[in-house]
Amino acid sequence: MGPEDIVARAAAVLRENDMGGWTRASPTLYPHQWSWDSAFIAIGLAHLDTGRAAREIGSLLEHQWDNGKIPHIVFNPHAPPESYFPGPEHWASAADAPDSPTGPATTSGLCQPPVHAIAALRILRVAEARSEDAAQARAFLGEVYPKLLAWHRYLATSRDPESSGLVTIFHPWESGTDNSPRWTPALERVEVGEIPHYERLDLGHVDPSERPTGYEYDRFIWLVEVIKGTGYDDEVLFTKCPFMAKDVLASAILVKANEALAEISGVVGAPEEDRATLRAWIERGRKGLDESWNPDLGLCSDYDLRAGEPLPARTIAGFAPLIAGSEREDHLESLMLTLDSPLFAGDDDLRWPLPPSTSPQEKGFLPRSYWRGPVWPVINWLLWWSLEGAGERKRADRLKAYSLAQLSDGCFGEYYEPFTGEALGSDDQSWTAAVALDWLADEGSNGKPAR
Ligand code: 9WN
Repeated sequence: MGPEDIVARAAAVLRENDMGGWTRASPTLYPHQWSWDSAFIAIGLAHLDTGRAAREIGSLLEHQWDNGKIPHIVFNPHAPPESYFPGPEHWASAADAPDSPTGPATTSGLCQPPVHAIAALRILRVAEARSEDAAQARAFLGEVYPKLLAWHRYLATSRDPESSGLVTIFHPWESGTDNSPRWTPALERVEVGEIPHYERLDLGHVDPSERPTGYEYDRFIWLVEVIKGTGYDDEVLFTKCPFMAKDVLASAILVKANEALAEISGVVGAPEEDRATLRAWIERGRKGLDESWNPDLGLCSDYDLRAGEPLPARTIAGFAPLIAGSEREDHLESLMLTLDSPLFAGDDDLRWPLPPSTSPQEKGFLPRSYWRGPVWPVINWLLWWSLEGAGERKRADRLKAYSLAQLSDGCFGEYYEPFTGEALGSDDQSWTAAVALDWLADEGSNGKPAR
């Protein structure tokens, strides 16, 4: 499939998954709206329709909690109850969670990495580049700016009361990289209590070897019970949540999202005071990431707050300083070496020289299992965008060209087996289609890989 066909198919995937103002993450496995998926989806939609891209973020923000949290799932009221587990009934309504939107549970109570401000700014920049709808995009930014600021404030305060610059997560789902080995030791320390019998609906759609294990799911579900039991009170969770970790990937994304929000604040004429706050968060975030550097791995490491120890693992999250735009040249140099080495994209056996989500040399690597090895196009987009930002043009072009070569199968897989290139997980995954659209709209793209 050539570039034009990829664009046409990607646009068709987003159309098919369009539920009217919001996009389901995939046709069957994920029939609801996911938070960071929607941000990436908006980046793709920006190339098709400014208003619809803005609506994607706007509709998600309608479900923002009173404390600023953007929930990780907004449930589709029309999806049948047997379509996704855990469905809305497993989360809390406003009655048991004071910060949640009023009425019955329509959202989950967790959150995901804050890509939203990055997407919002990109909607304007794409509109400007197309000389179309820029005024509409600016008006949209004016509407969402206070909501995005409240979201970032929530992450910078309630999720970082220590002012470490690093975001705390209470559940691996909050990282977006659910079963990654980055969380294995912390998850092993979680003692599972009484959980009601449950049925894994995901396994009806995808081969079990491509999804998290039962051991992991028991912990995921137990953590939902514990978190719900506190009424989603972050202060209480800091004292009793059995899983509590500083997430370097979410923290790096927050740094870039704060930069995007600072730019947006200029566009919408927000007070200087806001920019000073955003600058302070950016500085703190970079410092927190500098301090999470792991020289032995040549990567950054997450931190288990419960155990009081780092969580060293060779996964794509370790590239967080690259994503944050670190000012430490030595860290960036080291990251480039790690990225090109056989630990990641330089493994000769790979189908395409694209970084597996977990290094094939990491304990716990599994080439078909979700975040434990497969290549994720959406993560490649994030790395590509970060390489461009770091002035690493050649590496960025290469990553994009091979990613497009991978997507020329037309499956728009959720993730890919790194050695065979087989599409895994869900087909027609919305965010995969979205990043393909963004890549192909990128200037100078000829869609052909160049070594
Ligand atoms: C749980 C929707 C989401 C992504 C996550 C990915 C996966 C859900 C699941 O799918 O998570 O949130 O059921 O496995 O890990 O990053 O947002 O695409």
